[in-house]
Amino acid sequence: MRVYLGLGSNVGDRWAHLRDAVHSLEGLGPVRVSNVYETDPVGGPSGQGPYLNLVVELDTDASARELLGICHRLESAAGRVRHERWGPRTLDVDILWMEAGPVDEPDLQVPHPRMSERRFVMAPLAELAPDLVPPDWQDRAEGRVSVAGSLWPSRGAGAAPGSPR
Ligand code: PH2
Ligand code: MG
Ligand code: MG
Repeated sequence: MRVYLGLGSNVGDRWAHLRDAVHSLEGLGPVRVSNVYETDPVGGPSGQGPYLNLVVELDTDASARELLGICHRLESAAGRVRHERWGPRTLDVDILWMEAGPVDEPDLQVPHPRMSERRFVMAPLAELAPDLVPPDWQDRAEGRVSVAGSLWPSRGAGAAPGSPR
């Protein structure tokens, strides 16, 4: 089943945090990866540095709860320490959308309730899943974003699973 995860980093070696996390996700099954975007922080304390953000498509039968555990393990592996809400972080991994359907629990909501208001989610998601992106997102979403590059330039953005590396 299709799943989309949003990844972000604005502390330490941002490229390495994203690359290591995507590499781990590849162990779960085929992945497609958007370009990497440099993005202005949305919300949270002032003075935090810019983020790198990307979106990953997974093909997995994992449940939402299992995926949440995987997200938290990846964040711990990147040495994430939780201080304040929306504060700076080495790695954030959020479940954006699951083909298996919505989830509404106190600690887990899928689709991600704020994703269509955030350019740092909509821009990379639009590369991989234009069907999930509302046509007017450019008017509604906040935060400046620009393409910074690709994790694996030789593969190209959103390269098909199994394509040469
Ligand atoms: N994540 C947040 C809050 N603000 N801003 C940007 N640009 N990128 C993020 O990943 C991000 C954010 C909460 O998870
Ligand atoms: Mg987040
Ligand atoms: Mg999060």
